[in-house]
Parts: sequence; structure tokens; C-alpha cells
Amino acid sequence: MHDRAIGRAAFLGLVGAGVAGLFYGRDGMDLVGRLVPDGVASIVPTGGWRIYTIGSSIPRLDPAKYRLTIGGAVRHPVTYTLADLRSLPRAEQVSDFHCVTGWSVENVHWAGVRFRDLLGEAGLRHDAKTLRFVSAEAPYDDTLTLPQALAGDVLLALDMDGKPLSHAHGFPARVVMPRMYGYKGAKWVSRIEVETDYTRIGFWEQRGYDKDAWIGASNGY
Ligand SMILES: Nc1nc2c(c(=O)[nH]1)N[C@H]1C(S)=C(S)[C@@H](COP(=O)(O)O)O[C@H]1N2
Ligand SMILES: [Mo]
Repeated sequence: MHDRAIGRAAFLGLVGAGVAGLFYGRDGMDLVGRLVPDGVASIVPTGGWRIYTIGSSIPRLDPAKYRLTIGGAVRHPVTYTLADLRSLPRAEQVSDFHCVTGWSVENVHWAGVRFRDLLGEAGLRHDAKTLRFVSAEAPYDDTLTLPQALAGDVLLALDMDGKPLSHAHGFPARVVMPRMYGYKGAKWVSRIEVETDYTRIGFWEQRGYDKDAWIGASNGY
């Protein structure tokens, strides 16, 4: 396990040097998670996370101006406000989170919207095959197939551990796919493009990572 983790870290260095921004403690919550003594840190719900962004600072989306657009192979393109998203049926789950570089956070409590409910109003065209999640943090994006996105443990998360997502963790919306590595889950999602093929690959996949990022069965495992 250990040398595999090192191998993956080396791989990350090889393909992504200078691209991945890694921040510790820039966000209030994460700072708390790291400053409290060890015994207490284990009960701080955000403990263990590393905050990733491809830019030089954490995007701060204005909740009043935020819009999520759904377009592409749909019958009716839709634009949702944050209040619209919060009025959709609410789903909750507890799942573990794994980054491909070797760190994990167990028992993350997510709440948000299942893609079945999110896509209902737009309506998928018969030729729809994939969902491309476009982050407000350009050019970050990633794609899930419809069967992957519509699975019962996948959601567009709005809350983490009982509170709205922090800016660092992707406020106001991020994709959660717990059976795949974390890079499949775009933070700061502002657009869902429904596509008719599975040829476009996401930000990290363009840099060498697997498109189907199954935990334990991809990226060299
Ligand atoms: N927009 C955006 N989404 C992103 C990333 C990123 O850099 N930018 N990093 C991904 C990776 S590799 C991981 S492991 C998780 C990390 O989530 P966290 O920053 O909330 O810990 O976010 C994913 N989503
Ligand atoms: Mo990651």
C-alpha cells in the first residue's frame, strides 16, 4: 500500500507538476481542523481533508448570483438558482472519500440532490449518454456516464457534515461519486452539459488519470 501511494504521488508529480494547487488551512473550517489538539481533531468533522484547486486561490461564488445551467442533449435547457436547487427533493448519505494521491476521509455526511431529480425538468434526450460537470473554476471539468451518475450513492452535494459546503469544499455545489476517486467530483459546479458520447475526458484525465476512476480498480490498481 505504502509504495503504491508513493508511486501515485510520483505519478502526480510527473503529469501535474505546477498545476495542482494544494492549500492547507486557508479556509476557516479547515484551519480549525488543524489547529486543535490531536484528540479533539478526530471529532472535528472537516478533519483530514486537503483542499484542492487548480487556481491560485479558492473560488468564492456569490450565492445570490449563482446559477446552475443544464444543457446539451436535453429537451428543455434549465437554469437553477441555489434556492431552486434547495427546493428539489433532498437526498442524504454517509460515504467515504478517497483521493487518488492516497488520502481518505471516512464517514462524510453529504446532502444534496440525486441526478434523477436534478435532470427531471430538463428531460434527457434519447441519445443522452454522459454528464459533463463544468466547474466555475475553468478549465476544471469531469464526466460521468448516465448509469454512473444515476446510481443511488451519487449526488450533487450542497451540504457537507450538516452545513452548506464551505467555499473551499466547492460551495455551493459539488459532485460526489464515492466509489470513484475524488477527481471525478468537480467542485463549484456551474454547468451540466449532457453529451451524446463518452469521448471527452476531464481535467485530470487529460493529464494521465483513468476516465473510469473506480477505487481499487483504476490508476494502476
Ligand atoms: N473545481 C475543482 N474541483 C475539484 C478539484 C479541483 O482542483 N478543482 N480537485 C479534485 C480532487 S483531485 C479531489 S481529491 C477533490 C478534493 O476535494 P476537497 O478539496 O474538498 O478536499 O476535489 C476534486 N474536485
Ligand atoms: Mo484527488
